[in-house]
Parts: sequence; C-alpha cells; structure tokens
Amino acid sequence: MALLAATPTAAVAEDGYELWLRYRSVEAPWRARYAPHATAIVTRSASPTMRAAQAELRRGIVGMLGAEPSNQLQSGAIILRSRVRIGGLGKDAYRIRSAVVSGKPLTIIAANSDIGILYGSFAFLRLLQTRQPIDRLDLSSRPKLPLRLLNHWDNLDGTIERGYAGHSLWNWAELPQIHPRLIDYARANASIGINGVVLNNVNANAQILTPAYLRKVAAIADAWRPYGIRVYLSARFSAPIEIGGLGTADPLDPRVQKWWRGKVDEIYQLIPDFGGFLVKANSEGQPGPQTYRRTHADGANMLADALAPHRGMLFWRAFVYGGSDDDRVKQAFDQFRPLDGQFRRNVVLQVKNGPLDFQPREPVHPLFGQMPRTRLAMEVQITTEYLGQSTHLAYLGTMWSEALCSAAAPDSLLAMAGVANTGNDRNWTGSHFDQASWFAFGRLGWDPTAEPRAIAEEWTRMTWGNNPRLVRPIVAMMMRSREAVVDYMTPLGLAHQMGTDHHYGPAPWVCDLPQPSWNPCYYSRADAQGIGFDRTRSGSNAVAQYTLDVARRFADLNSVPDEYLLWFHHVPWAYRMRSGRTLWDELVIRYDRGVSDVESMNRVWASLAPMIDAQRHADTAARLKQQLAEARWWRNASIAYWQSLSKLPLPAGHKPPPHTLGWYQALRFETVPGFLSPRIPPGWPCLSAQGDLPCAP
Ligand code: GCW
Repeated sequence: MALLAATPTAAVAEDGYELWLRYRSVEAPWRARYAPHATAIVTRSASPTMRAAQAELRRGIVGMLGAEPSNQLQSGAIILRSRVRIGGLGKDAYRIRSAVVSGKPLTIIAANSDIGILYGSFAFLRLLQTRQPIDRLDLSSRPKLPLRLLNHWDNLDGTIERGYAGHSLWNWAELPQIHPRLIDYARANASIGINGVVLNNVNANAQILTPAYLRKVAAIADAWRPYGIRVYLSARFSAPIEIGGLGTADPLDPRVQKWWRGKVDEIYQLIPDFGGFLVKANSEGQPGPQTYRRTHADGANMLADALAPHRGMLFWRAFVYGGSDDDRVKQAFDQFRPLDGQFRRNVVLQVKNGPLDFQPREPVHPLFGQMPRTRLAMEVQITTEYLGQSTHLAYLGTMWSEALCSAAAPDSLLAMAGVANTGNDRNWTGSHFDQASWFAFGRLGWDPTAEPRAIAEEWTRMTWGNNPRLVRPIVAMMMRSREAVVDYMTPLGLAHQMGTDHHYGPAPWVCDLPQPSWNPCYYSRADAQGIGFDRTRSGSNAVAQYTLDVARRFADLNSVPDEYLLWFHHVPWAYRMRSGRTLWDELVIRYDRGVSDVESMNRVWASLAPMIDAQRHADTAARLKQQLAEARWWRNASIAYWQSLSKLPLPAGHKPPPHTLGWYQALRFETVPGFLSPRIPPGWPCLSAQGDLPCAP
C-alpha cells in the first residue's frame, strides 16, 4: 500500500475515452491473487458474440494482469459455456462459478445464450476492476427488465437535441462504413446490459425511413448484433405523407396501414432483428393520430400491427400536453389512463419518470402502477438538460432510483429508456462525471432495485481507481451531487425555473411566453403572499391522480415531504415548516446549502489531485469551478426575484445577492447549446466563470 501511495496512477495520461473499461494494471498483491485464475480463455463456439466475449476478456486480462491468456484447458482457465439451460434464468442471464475439474481450478462462465456469456464476461472483469476476490465464485445474475434502451435525440444533420457532448456519433456521410468508435460504443453498452438503441430524435425526420438511410442503419445493426444491441428508429407519424406520397397519415385509412406494413417489411428485409419504432405523437408540434380525430391507441396499434409479424415493438411516448388548459402535469395521465387495456401486446407506453419534464426533482409519474393492462417503460433523461447541462456534476443514479422505488414502479415496468448523453467528444459525455449516469442507467435497467451508492462506487473504482482515499470522497460527492443541484436551482418542490428555450440558468421571473406552461411563473405561482402550486382539491387536484394513500400523503400539509411541498401546495412566505423555520427562511437556507455543497465538492476535488491523472483532474476541476459560479448565480438570481415579491429580509448570516434583480434579468445566453448559431449582439452582459462579474467585451 505504501508503494501504491508513492507511485500514484496519476502518471498515466488519460482522456476518458475508455470510459469504465480502462483495464489498468492491478497492484502486485492483487495480480498475485488473480493471475492463477485467468491463465486461459476456452470456448468451443466461434459465434461473433462469443468472439466478442473472448476478445473483451483477453483485453481485460492483458491490461490488468499483463499476461497473454492461452486457449488451452489448463489450471486457471476461464471456460465460456453457452446454451447450458440454466434453470430459472432467462436469455440474458449468466452464472459464474469456480470449480475444480481433474485437479485443475477453473472458472466457468455459463449462460443460456451467447449474449449471457458476454454479459457474464463483463461481470467477471468488473470483479477484477473493483478488486473483488475471484477464487471462490458462485454468482448468477439476470436482468429484471427485458428491454434496456438508449434513446438518442440525434438529428440527421449531426446535431443533437439537448446534447452537450459534441455532435452525433452516427456519421451518415461515412456510413455504411463503420467507424471503430461505434464498436467501442457497443462494448460500453453491452458492459452495462443495454440491449437496444433508438438512433434518431423523437422529433423525427421521416427521411430516416428512406432506403438510402435504411441501408446505413442496417450497417449499424450488423455491427452491433454481436453485442446484443438491437437498433430501433423514431418514426414520424406523418411519414406516409412526407415520403410515401399519400395525402393522409390517418391510422384507420387502409392506404396508410398498407404503406406502414410495406415500410416495416422493407426494414426487416434489411435488418431481420430490427427492434421497432419509438413515436412522439401530438406533442410539441409533432404529428399524430389526433390530427385525424383518432386516439393515441389507434395510432399506436396501427404501427404495432405492422411490426407484430416480425416481433417488433412499438414504443409510444406519453409525454403530451397543450391540448387543454388544465394543469400541465395532469395531462398525460388524463389522456392515457382511460386507454389502459386498449393497446396491442407489442405496444410499450413510454412514460417520463415524473409528470412534468425531467426536472431536478419531481414526484413519480402517476401512470406508474395505474396502467395494469398496459406495458410501460420508464423514460429518464441521462443528458442533463435541466440539471446544469454538462457543466454541473449531478450523478443521476439517486434520482432514478427515487422514481423506481416509488409507487410500485418496478413491478409494472417492461423497459427503461434513457435519453443518451453521448456525443463525439473524446470522452463521450463532455464531462467525465456524466459517464457515471450512463453507467448507472444501464445498471438500474438491469436491476431497478440496485443501490445507487453501490453503482457509484463500482463506477468510481472502474473509472478513477481503487484507492479508498479516493473512492470514499468521490462516492460521497456523487451521492450528494443531485440534491445540491435541487437545492440551488429548485428547492422544496419548485420546478421549471430555467431560462427560456435553452433551459440554461435561472429565469423565475419569466411570465410572457405564449404557451402558459412554458413559463416559470406558471409553476411557482409566486406572489406577494406566498409561493407554490396548489395541486390539492382547492387547486388543480393533480394529487387525486395518485393512488389513495399516496394522494392523501401528498395532499396533507402535515404529511407531504418537504421535497414536494411547493409542488403540491401554495403556502404563505411565513408558513411554519417542520424545522420550525418559516418557509422563506428555509428556502434561503436550501439555496445556500446547495452552494456550499458545491464549494465543498471543489475542495474535495482539489485535494484528490495527487491521486488522479492530470487531464481528467483539470477538466473536472474547471467544470466544478464553473458550476460554483453558476450555483451562486442560481441562488442569487432566484433569491433576488423571490425577495422582490416577499419583501422579507434574509435570515441572519445569509448574504444578500450582490446585484439587483434587473442585473440578473438582463443576462442573455444565446450561444448555449440549443441555438444553432451564436446570436449575442455585442455589448450584452453575460456571466463569467469568475462569478458574478460581467464577461469581458
Ligand atoms: O424536455 C423537453 C425538451 C425537448 C424534447 C422534449 C421531449 C425532444 O426540452 O427538447 O424534445 O422534452 O421529451 O419530447
């Protein structure tokens, strides 16, 4: 250990490309323990998936133990045994077991299918990567959810909606030639059990369904097949008009049905294991069945019928609002709950984790647990549109686990869908720490009951190193990180206080957008008397959408958790909280707590410098510094605005914002991602990384 401390791994240059599959050399005592159990890799099958498993094991063993494994059945061999019919385990499951055969210690990775072997191989490597013993193994694992999908919001022009890590990984000009990076992408996904990828944005372009694109899509499907990843596409509901030459997309029109059947047959000719379609319909301007006075079920079932003969799935999103003046968070439930039981077997209703829109904190979506005759997917956003984009360190395992644990969600789930945070940045996700949420998404899709802390620790060990002096503080930082964002952006159940359109930075004062529910003021309902959205019976009664016991808990001021107070209740500024403080004081304290958490993250990270490679350390340090400036900005701008309404003094010891409200309101951010071209007129004030100082002209 002394030796380890004296020669830190910091010497090795790293850029984050390898993600959590770094396979760096293990410390000598561990090598002595591992090497006798990794002398050879033996398999009889040469299927592409088995070859991928073998190649990964070899890569890991050479990297970590520095010795080339043979392919001989010898002492210390790893035997890959597929199609063994392991009772009780499904297709993707694996079993890893130590055995002694004819006096030779062996490790057997067994599975019902080749893909189970690949998953088992990654699991075996993970044991070494996280410094677990491997000499007396007997473990098995199977995914609790059969479908674990990434959703890419990639546009055909290479841009990514809400993407903060560069351009799309799919280079349509270069395809069908496969860039090696696409294989590394598949390895990363297979290592965490992801088994489906939707390639294109749900705000879909029908061109993806034309033969020229489909041939390129087929090349991707071929490349990923060995890794167990099926390709899916977002389908634009009006494609029969745009690329089919029809005058309608009415789902009950036989010509439309025939066109989709033909299109689906054409896709399966090229991609026999095509996963299916994902559809955003009648939402935010996207076309859909309601255009023809048909229901969401009519639309979904028509597409599902075209896919069914090929065993394809149809994911239909429940993210709809705008069709009524009612509270926005009620609208998806009101539209979809009555359709329970009306969807075909191969339809999956894809529901966001919360009823609004990927906020730092929302209560769970009330559709979970209340669509007993419909298969559901929980959609989460890995890309952090509303949590500081790729600057703020926010580990999302804790957030998703919160949703998965609530309202019996896991029992009613067939799938998890995660809006991907990858792009062509060298380290895939822009921020190194954003890799953790990609990792956690896969691990929670495999087991929604997994502990977010255990996942964070696993990722930390694989990504940064196993030294406990580094693991402990990093995990602690990750576990607190999302709550810190909640505190300095939208504490106590506030939501959607972000800047218009790009959703970057605070804008609680905005109240003039044409669609009422796009306005932050719609959600805060703040005025001189108080703050919060009354969703009890005296207000929108959204609370009644929950099951009786949950509804009661949320509706009652005595039992609603502080975290959801202003989501469900409008209360006076002087409202007395459980802490004994007034709401106003508590609010200010929460903002400050969030900021001080980020201060401490900065300190902790700085102290880890000697144990972390220079490039990744510096990159993360720079982002944390920016995060601190932005956390202060969120705190100051929000407090300045609320104070202009409440007229109350700040509690003792809490500093007033350094600028006037008008100063914060005048900031413009027209070069942040979301805009295609910089549109900052010269002379606009903006925020510098140094804090509340205007940028240099
Ligand atoms: O959160 C919102 C985003 C949109 C996105 C939409 C959706 C793809 O701001 O950019 O559109 O959600 O989920 O459909």
